[in-house]
This record gives sequence, C-alpha cells and structure tokens, in this order.
Amino acid sequence: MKTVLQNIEIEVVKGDISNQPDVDAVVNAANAELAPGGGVAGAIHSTAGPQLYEECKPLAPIDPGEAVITNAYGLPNKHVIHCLGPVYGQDKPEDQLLASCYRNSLKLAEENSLESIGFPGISTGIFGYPKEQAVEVVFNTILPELPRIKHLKRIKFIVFGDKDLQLYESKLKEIAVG
Ligand code: AR6
Repeated sequence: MKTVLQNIEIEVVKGDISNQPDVDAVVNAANAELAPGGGVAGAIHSTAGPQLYEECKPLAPIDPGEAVITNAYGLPNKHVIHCLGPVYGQDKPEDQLLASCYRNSLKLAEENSLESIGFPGISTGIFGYPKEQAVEVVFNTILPELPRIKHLKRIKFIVFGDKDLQLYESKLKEIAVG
C-alpha cells in the first residue's frame, strides 16, 4: 500500500529488509556495537558481508536514538543507516528515543542526498517495543519532518508479519483520509 503526502511517497510492504533493491538506503535495527546480531541486523550483515562490520567497528558504540551511515556492500542499496533503538522498559524515555532513531535516520538520508529510504520496525523485535505504540511514534515523528525534506522522494516501511502490515496500513489510511 502507498500514499503520497507532501509530494513524498509513503509505502508499506511485507518483506525482508535485506532484499529491497528499490531504496537508496535501508535502516538497520542495530545493537550498540553495530555488530551482526539477530533479526534485522542479522539479515543485513549476512547479506552485506563482513566488510560491513569492518566499516562499522570504528563508528561504535552508539547510544539509543543515535544513527550512523555506512556503505551497503553486498546489499542491493547504496547505504545502510544503523540506528540503536531503545530497549523497551529499560532505555527511557522510550518514545523519545525511538522518535530520535527515525528523525536521525531521515537527517542522515537528507545530508547524503538520498532519494529513498527503507525502515524496519526499530525496537519492535528483540528490544520488545509494543508494535501498536511503536507505529504511533513512527508516524508522529515522520509526518512533521515531511515539510523539511528536500531530497527524499520515497519512504518505505518494510514489515515482517501480517499484524505489522495491518497496523501500518490502517495508520496510513487514517492519515491519507486526513
Ligand atoms: N526484514 C524486515 N523486518 C524484520 C526482519 C527482516 N529481515 N527480521 C526481523 N524483522 P529486531 P530490535 C522485524 O529484533 O527490536 C538484534 O539482534 C521484527 O519482526 O531485528 O530493534 C540487534 O543486534 C521486528 O518487528 O530489532 C540488537 O541487539 C523488527 O523487525 C537487537 O536485535 C525489529 O526486530 C535489536 O532489536
């Protein structure tokens, strides 16, 4: 499903973040060390190959809410934006830290003149952020940024399961209706 807001296409698909050739950058739901892990980080590092972790090492550690950008190596993208989401119930205030992830990722995309970016549901896996709450933070963060965007033409959300797809699609419909 897709919609256009302020001349920027907002799209939601079910799929694997490590196989999104139509976006300039994918966002990694990283760990502080920017090391290969499980979930999104596992998929991104295994497809990118070991050079990705070599580039990441001197950039680590990062704090919750922070984002850094690297090359994408074996991934079908130009860049990876690595972001450390908050661990739910531990890193506080969770909503502000999660919002910083999305805001800082958009900022890096803009600074690098990227035209498209693909986001996973940061913190909603191993880090335990409830998906219903996370999707609210995502859209409450992204929408106010749209008027400031100069380069990005497309923001894509790549979700893993049917439940996530439904959550994003109903939020997108709600926004599109206005
Ligand atoms: N493509 C798209 N979405 C995915 C994929 C994939 N290949 N794999 C999982 N998801 P997670 P976090 C969904 O755990 O919560 C790592 O080990 C998943 O269903 O990857 O930020 C890191 O090293 C969930 O909705 O990220 C960190 O230690 C969402 O993506 C830690 O986990 C995020 O799940 C980060 O935890």
